[in-house]
Amino acid sequence: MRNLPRRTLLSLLGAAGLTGVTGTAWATPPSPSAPPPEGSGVTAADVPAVFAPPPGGWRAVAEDVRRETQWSWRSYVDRAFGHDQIKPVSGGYEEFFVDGHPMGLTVVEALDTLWLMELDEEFAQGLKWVHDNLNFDVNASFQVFETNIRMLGGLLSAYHVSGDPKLLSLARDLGDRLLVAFTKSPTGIPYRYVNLRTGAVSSPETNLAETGTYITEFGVLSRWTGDPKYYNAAKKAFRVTFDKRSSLDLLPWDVHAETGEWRNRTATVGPPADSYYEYLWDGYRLFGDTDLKRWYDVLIAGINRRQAETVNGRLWFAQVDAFTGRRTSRSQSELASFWAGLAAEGGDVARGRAYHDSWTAVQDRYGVLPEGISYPSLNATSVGNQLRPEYADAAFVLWLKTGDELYRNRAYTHYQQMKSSSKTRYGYTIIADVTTTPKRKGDFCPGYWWSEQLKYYWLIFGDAKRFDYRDNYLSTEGNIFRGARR
Ligand code: IFL
Repeated sequence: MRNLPRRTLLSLLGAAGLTGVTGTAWATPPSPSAPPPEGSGVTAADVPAVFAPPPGGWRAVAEDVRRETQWSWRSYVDRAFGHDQIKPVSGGYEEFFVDGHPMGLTVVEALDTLWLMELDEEFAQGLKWVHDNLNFDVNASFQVFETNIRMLGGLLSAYHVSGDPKLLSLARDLGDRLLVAFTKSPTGIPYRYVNLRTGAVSSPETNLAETGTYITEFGVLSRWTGDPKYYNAAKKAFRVTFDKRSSLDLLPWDVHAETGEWRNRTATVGPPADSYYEYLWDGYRLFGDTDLKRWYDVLIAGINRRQAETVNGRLWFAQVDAFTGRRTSRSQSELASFWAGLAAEGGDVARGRAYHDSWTAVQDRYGVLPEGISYPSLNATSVGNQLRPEYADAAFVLWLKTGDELYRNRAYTHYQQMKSSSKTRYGYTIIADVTTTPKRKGDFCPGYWWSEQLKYYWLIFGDAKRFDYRDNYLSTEGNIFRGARR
């Protein structure tokens, strides 16, 4: 869980002699060469060679993260303000949702991160942009899933941290426009695209992630507006797909929104299924809905029975035929590394730890995780890295859940590797090839970088006074819906 009681956390750190200066919650980083904590499930040989933390300890690392954020934000404002994403090598920009029509994606993604970091001038600058410019009356098709996790989630988290009513009214307007993708569907499984102005829907051929990654955004929208229609629509899409599970309690990832029929037989924990499972658990956590918990438990048991396997001493999740259980692939997407955090949140800390260990072996080999690997060999099958947050996300969750400094060290390695390979003239960029020396850069900074890594780093290295470490919730996009301390 992302909500280990602060007291418990401090007592764990204290027991390990890690609480540092009296009167502060800053932990002194353990020596990189110190043996891993007992019970961590790893051997000393598995611990990555971390960069030595600077003399100021974790506080200095957190301040460094804040400086990098501020510097990147200034570049974005100078070169691309209001455009969806900066191209940090060339200093240009590109739009994410609709060619030629900026939606301020980076602004919306960054707002809660800026606020948590107490970058109040930057937060005010972003908020002003939203007030002056953001408008969803756009005659174009938007991908429902991405618009939900990024834009709706970004507005809701910014509302949560600021209480600014304009943000909730924009969120409600957007939620109503997205809801049409659910209400027009004969099954309740949402269409992939909706025209935000006309409500025209398209692309009924969809997948699990784009079916079941709504309940937390739609749920808090329901809670904060008092209108249950958003929550109910998101839950119905879950129910329809859960009820069609195979006799092995597995779900194929490819589904048709109009017929509800599966379009393939492959079960995977990676994309495009991943956050379907995440949101079953998260929906239960946020709203206490025991149907969601039951569905999560049934499906996770099926996955652990049929997909989990140990290869070369490491835990991985195969792709299998959902109806026979036959293994069809041993490839693994980097995006699946978030599963380590989900498993731990869902109560299976041992599998969470083991799966993070597996990905740490990949990080050790390449420095930066490739987009895809074949897990028997750890060879890269897709050599880029789209500036991905999942490994750091899982490290943060595992750290909150266990208090184990191993995960802070791993996040620190991730941060240092990102600084050394992705930093460029106008910010941070994707990597085109992690296997070259030096790593070949692309020219693009995804919106989620502002909402995810920067926030995870800040929260894990710092003792963020605006964050409630006891009781909080961050969405799949890193948006905070619970736990802001105003
Ligand atoms: O949008 C991001 C989010 O974490 C997600 N999927 C992929 C992105 C990051 O890799 O759910």
